[in-house]
Amino acid sequence: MTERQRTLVLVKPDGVKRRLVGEIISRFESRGLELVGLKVLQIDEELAKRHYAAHADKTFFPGLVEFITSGPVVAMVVEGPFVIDVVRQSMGSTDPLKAFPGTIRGDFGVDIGENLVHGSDSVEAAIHEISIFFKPTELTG
Ligand code: DAT
Ligand code: MG
Repeated sequence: MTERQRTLVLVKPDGVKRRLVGEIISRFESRGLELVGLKVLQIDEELAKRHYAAHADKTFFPGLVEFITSGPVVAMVVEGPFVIDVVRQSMGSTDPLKAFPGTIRGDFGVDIGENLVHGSDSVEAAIHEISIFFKPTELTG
């Protein structure tokens, strides 16, 4: 039995500025994953700090908050079998220099700060992150 899950994906401000939203959504759709929620929004400082709370003590935290609030993002909820790991595999390693070609980060990035996409890293994180970006009525099914 495959385990159907949902995960939160963000196309970060660099991905939106570079007009890679369609390309990124296509990769998930081509893999057979289902889009169950989608919106464009500007993340404010408060939302950025909630979303990245786990990184609050890291040296790169201020830069991370500044970057994610620097322009519009696209937030989506993607559903499918083992989708949390499947999405992270399609995204590639956090550092685009280490991400394999064929992954989103490996194909489109070279900068660890501007790495195009976010994907939840666990079931607990996915549930929490989906709840801070979407109301239940904004999701299908
Ligand atoms: P991921 O986005 O792959 O889940 P993460 O959760 O460890 O990676 O970090 C969140 C984001 O923070 C990451 O997408 C980019 C930034 N980041 C991580 N490590 C960094 C570093 N060493 N220097 C600068 N930014 C970093
Ligand atoms: Mg992470």
